[in-house]
Amino acid sequence: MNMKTPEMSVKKGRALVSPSMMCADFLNLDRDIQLFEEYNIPLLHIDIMDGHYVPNFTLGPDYCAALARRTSIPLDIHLMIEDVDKYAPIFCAFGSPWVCFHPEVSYHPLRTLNLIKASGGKPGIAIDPAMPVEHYKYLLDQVDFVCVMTVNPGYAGQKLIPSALGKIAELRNYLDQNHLKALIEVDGNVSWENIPAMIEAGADILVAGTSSLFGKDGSRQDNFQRMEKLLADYPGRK
Ligand code: S6P
Ligand code: MG
Repeated sequence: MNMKTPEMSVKKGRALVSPSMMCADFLNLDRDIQLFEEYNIPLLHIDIMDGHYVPNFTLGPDYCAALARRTSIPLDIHLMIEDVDKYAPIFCAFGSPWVCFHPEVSYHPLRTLNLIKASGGKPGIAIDPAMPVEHYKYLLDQVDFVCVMTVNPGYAGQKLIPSALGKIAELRNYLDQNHLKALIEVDGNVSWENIPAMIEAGADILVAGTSSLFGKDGSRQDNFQRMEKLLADYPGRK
């Protein structure tokens, strides 16, 4: 069982992996959870979609509740929904999850961040590939993490939008220059090929989906071992 906090792992200079649970095998979920625990996976990325903010539906509160009952690995909940003030508190009830939302859906994003904190969550924002870092600068001192989307929100299995790599580096510089502690999570086509450049740009947390851990080229075990090796070869920031 993993007893380390994600912050401790980042300090040691290793990027963290947050498996994207919409890519897991729903009919063999317990097998995947056993592997996460065996490999000390520190977070589980859960995509929540509402068919409005994004044109898709995925996971929901019942799924989060079941996972939180089964494992003590913290949930990393990515809200791709409208009405975020109405629903965020529901998702904060599953352990002490990391919860991020897209600020465009909120009239008052600082108020939404406070709502997440008050409801027991670790607050974060998610940045759409089309949005500049600068747009969020008055939120960055209020968040524990920033999810930089490197594909359009809504689906697994998409191709990296190349400009997003520069955006990770831009955000890293901004956070460092302003002595801000927020971690950078990268979400979308975090593939074996893209991971080195993402870490190089300043990623702390890698959301691993069909392009790596849940890829069909290798078995689950092969993929977990390949990830371990890659992270050892490309240490994160010190
Ligand atoms: C996309 C979602 C992501 C995906 C992840 C899948 O809207 O936020 O978390 O699940 O990108 O990974 P991959 O490797 O299939 O792109
Ligand atoms: Mg996501």
